[in-house]
Amino acid sequence: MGTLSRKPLSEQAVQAALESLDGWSIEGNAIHRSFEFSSFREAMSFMVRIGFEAEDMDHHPELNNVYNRVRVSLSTHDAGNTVTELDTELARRINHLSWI
Ligand code: H2B
Repeated sequence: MGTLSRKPLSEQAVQAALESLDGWSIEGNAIHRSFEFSSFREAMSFMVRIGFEAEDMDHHPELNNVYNRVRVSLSTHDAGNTVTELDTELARRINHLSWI
């Protein structure tokens, strides 16, 4: 992800990015979104797909799964657990692969 910055985004920059990221909101120093599927199987499949994107970007989400729900939380550890362009890009990719 050579062109994406690992520097913390300003609060305004995060808010601006969220305008085009359906369902995502800021909570503390991370952005998050919850997804509800119709089964555990679908939720698991979604998490695996996220995993492939994460490996592709070498940027990894925090995932929380309870039955058919997946909560995704994104921040950049190398930037002191703040939101960077890597997080907004991974959020964009996750929205793209989501089928709900
Ligand atoms: N994921 C996240 N969310 N934040 C990071 O700072 C981070 C990562 N660093 N995945 C990556 C891996 C780093 O450890 C490797 C060496 O690039």
